[in-house]
Amino acid sequence: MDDNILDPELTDNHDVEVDEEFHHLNNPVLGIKPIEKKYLGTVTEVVQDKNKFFFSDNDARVEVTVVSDEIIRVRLAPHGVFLDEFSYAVPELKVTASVFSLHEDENEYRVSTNTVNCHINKQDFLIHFSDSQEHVTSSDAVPMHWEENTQFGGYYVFGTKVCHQDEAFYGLGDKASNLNLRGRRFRNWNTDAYSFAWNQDPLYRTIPFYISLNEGIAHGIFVDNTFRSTFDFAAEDFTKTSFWADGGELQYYYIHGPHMMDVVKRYHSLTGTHPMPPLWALGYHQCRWSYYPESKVRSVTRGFRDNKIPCDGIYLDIDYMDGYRCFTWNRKYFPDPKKMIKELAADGFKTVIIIDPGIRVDDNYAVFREGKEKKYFCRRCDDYFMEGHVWPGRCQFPDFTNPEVRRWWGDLFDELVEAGVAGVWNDMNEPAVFGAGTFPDDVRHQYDGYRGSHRKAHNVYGMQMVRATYEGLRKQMKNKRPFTITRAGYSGVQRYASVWTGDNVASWEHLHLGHIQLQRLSMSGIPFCGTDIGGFSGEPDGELFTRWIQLGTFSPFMRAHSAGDTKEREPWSFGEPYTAINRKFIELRYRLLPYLYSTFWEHHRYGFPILRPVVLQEQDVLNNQARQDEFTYGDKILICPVLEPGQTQRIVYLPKGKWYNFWDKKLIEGGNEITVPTPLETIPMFIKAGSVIPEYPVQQYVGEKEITEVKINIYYSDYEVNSFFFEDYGETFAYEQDIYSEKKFIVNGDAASLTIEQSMEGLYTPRYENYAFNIVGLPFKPAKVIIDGKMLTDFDQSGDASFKFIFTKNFKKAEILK
Ligand code: MIG
Repeated sequence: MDDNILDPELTDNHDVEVDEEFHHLNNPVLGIKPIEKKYLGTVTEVVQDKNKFFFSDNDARVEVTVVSDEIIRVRLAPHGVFLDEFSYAVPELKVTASVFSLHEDENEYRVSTNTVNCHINKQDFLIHFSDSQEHVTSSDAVPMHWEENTQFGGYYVFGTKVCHQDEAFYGLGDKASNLNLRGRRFRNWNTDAYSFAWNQDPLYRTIPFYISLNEGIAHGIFVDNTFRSTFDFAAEDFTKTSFWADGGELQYYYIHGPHMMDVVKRYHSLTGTHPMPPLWALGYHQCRWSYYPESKVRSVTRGFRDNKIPCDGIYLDIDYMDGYRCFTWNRKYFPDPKKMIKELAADGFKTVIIIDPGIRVDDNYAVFREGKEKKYFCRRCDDYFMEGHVWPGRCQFPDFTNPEVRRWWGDLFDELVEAGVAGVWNDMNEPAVFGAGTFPDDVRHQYDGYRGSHRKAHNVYGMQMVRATYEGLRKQMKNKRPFTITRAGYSGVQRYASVWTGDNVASWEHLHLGHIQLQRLSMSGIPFCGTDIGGFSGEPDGELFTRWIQLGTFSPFMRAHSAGDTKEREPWSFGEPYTAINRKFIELRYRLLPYLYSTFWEHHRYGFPILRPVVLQEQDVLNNQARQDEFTYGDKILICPVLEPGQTQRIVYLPKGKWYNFWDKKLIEGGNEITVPTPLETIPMFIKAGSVIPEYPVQQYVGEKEITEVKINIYYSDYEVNSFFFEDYGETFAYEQDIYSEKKFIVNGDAASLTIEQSMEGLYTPRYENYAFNIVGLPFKPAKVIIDGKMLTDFDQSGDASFKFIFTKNFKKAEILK
């Protein structure tokens, strides 16, 4: 069949797979008539209503909304009537632009803010965006268009933008492809993708947001449409980038750069950031399908303490339940869960349990009975229940798009919370159904009052499930921060949960793939992400597992997990030298906790991702467009993982500036590729000159030790560098009432001095009194230290590079002089 039916504007077919599912809609064999595509015509009218501008061609209307100086939203109503304004991704559209104007000349209308212009061409309705210097950043190649959907009603909606020769594309969530998406077509339809392969698509999540980078200038497009959608980044026609959806409204936000980081931050201003996690959740987590019975759980947790390997999270996979019935316990395996969880907690372990959406059809099971009585389960269009087989057998599924169902679900956690459960892992929420894959399209959803079929709700189902979980836990844990993790999601899911990349494989290829997926998720608004360390299916050898632990040390979420039919997979399972190296890295994770926590705060408050691919920092370097081996963890630590077996050295690119090799503290000039030895004991790791990296002592779990002194590592620099250091109680929402401490350090040096300034914000005071300063890379022999005008005589210069002293945490300015 001719692929042009997809979009007649996309004529050159460059090895793009024919889109079977879409094509059957035009299949004469099924008796469905070919559909006619309609395009916007000539602009005949414009009407302004405050920050909204409506352009019409006598039939269709286009709404241009000024959201902020840098964000403009565009919507299309094929016959003039817009859908209700409702979005799970953008719960509240905050309009911040106060100055904007409409300008008209012979050829175009122009809506302008202080920063961006949106041009609407009168003759052909093409829409362009430009910056205040009239540099065009994004332009329609074809006017917005649509096809009527004769089967379901509504429209298939299409947008097509010009793609430039060297334009690169990033984002879209968890796609299993190279970081730069150019040259590929992607589909968004949340899918349980067990053992996915390179370029397999779609996967578990839908994040219809991409970042374009062209000639060093970036912008973002967020197509807030929950239906099955497709993005074609110059795959079919190398001059065009297109996106289309199977229903709903063509609605997208143009997000101005020019820096990619600005685009990411502004995307967060629309969809929200991740709440601060409990500090323990940034520690190491151990998972398996499944640890049971209780004696097994206890032998694993004991193994951590006996081996002196830090661990905070221990997971119970589906076997803790009675016949896989959610919110029940298998009393044979776990006779007294409350007692077990309490004792584990006393030993520093937080228990995380799994939960699935499928509820067993069983009138003797209270959750099913109640859900049935209250009509909380999803139904087919003709009012039969949606039934499918999952782990418990025959199941029905709550409609999480109904706020009442979400409240009910959230309250179901009361006994688990009461038993001491600290976190909930949301699985199978694509939703996944054995055999069928997922629900049929006709299933109805309440959709927060904006009813629709599964076509509309599928991609948000998992997000609404984890939202119900998060909100329920938050209510029941009183003022404590819940920890949640989800497999499926839609844009905005970061407001409710962390994410793991699903069922990967114990292979070097998957280590590589996961490494790229985490960078991509980070740029797509999902900061708290991780892979199954070691690989879910298959068997890693000691080397692969250790290399994965090393990368996992720098994943925002660090959890080892494995399928049930695999060998033991704890950090000590592979013997020496692996155990010692794994321990060293997990200890490093705990030493760097205050740094990671501070970086998390930078995310929460300012919208920065935690992992930052190199291109996000140096987008003006053309070579960086395709770079995906290096990333920074926060903005101070650069990591380049070892992704091949037996590798003894590898090439690492260091962005411009100066970097210290973490292992030997040698100073290296960036802006170049260098060759770095990669013995199994290390991962290439570099610290940016001028950084302040706060460090805690190694603990076997968060809170094991009272922190009596924080080590402040200062890396000498001869230019000014700022760093953050965030602390608070680590487990409550008091930070929302300003009970936190945000410190900013400014480090600057020259040939004869190094100055460190500290400023503070917030109402929280840590219990410890002092910092232990550890100065790295000082290029002179220090003769004196002056802190807040006082001379300090007690400092330690043993060793060559390091120079140490202790001083009150409240200092304002420290000078180290030659
Ligand atoms: O059908 O709960 O991705 O992490 O261990 C498999 C059992 C269901 C899939 C998850 C995996 C989890 C497993 N689950």
